[in-house]
Amino acid sequence: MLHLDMDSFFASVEEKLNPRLKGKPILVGGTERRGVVASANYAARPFGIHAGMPMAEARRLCPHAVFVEGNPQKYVHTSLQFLDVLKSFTPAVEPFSIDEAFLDLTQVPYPGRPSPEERDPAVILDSAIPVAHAIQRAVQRRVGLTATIGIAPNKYIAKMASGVQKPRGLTVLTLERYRERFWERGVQELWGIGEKTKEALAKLGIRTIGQLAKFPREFLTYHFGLNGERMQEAALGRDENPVIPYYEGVPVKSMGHEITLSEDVSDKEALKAQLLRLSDMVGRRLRADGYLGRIISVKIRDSKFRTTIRQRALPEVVDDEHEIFHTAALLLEEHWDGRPLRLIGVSVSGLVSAAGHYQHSLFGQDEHRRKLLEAVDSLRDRFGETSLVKAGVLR
Ligand code: DCP
Ligand code: CA
Repeated sequence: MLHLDMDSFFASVEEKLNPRLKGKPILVGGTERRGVVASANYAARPFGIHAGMPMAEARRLCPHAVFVEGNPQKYVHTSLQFLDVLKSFTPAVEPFSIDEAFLDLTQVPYPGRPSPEERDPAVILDSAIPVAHAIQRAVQRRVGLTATIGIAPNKYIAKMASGVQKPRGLTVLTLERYRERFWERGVQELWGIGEKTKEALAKLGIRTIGQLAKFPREFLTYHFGLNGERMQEAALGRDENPVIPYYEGVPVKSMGHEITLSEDVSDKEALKAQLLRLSDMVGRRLRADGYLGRIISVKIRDSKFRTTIRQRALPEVVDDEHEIFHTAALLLEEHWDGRPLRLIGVSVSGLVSAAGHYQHSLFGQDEHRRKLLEAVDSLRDRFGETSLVKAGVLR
């Protein structure tokens, strides 16, 4: 598996498009008062600048840097360009973020590929080095930017490997080398572990990745649930997830909408009106994208930012906003204690593709309702979302 990560992506795109910036420290991000750095090129990094840092602080650290507001369209365009380059090597390309992708090379018949009998993981992985170099050259030539690559037996280690040496890096890690290199290090170096998890692990005496790998699994599960298991698998360097090629798309796990209220609300009827509106949006999206779901969730956040999510499974999958709203309103009744809320949301998960899945009950028992939903959808398609509004939403 190969993971590719573009070097200082936004900043490099700006540098490429404006030759006068070449070689200078470049910071892309919000340049207004409360803006933060989104991307700093490598000329800016020796000054201690990193993504997420307030722009004002970056300005103090490196006053002579070039500050660029940034333009998402350019980055999306460039992202599609380098994905095209990757697809010329194999169709098994999984776009992972705007500047990252995974490639599955197991089916690529590149020259120098070891025979299927080869068992030494180092030999197998090393044989892909020329392919990685060819990819880097092609990205440089056709997109004009540099990229860093990690090669490993699975996606997780490949992602960890690409972080080892940047920019223009190429790192190969077998499972054994991964453990040698990372087990001594702090758990926060694991992809997916943030500050909060680090602190929670420290309470159990787990500080290094190796300690996490060797910790009794049942304790981790007890404290972190399924996540405990996932973290330990990551520490062990085990990952069975396949590359999901771009043409198969990422499976949708849930669909939802939420809204931050313009002021805190503690009037139940007003909250229900919001739930009705959100359920309406979710139902419409489910139908438009061809999904049905069984688990309805309501998310509420109070004025002190305490967030609660409650869910309920229905006996069968639905895409009808009335069913969604009905369950969402019940969840609100049961789990909301009257505190003022600043945010409310509705989502549907446990999704299945609607193609061929329309249960007979939906058609049989209530064809009338389905026709009504279709009529409302088509009116909104033609005249806009607000052309028809439920009376309950108006309040
Ligand atoms: N990004 C952002 N805000 C962040 C982090 C990243 O807007 N807090 C954007 C800008 C980055 C792009 O996503 O250019 C890719 O993120 P990376 O973390 O890969 O960072 P870079 O590509 O900029 O740098 P590196 O060379 O370390 O990968
Ligand atoms: Ca990057």
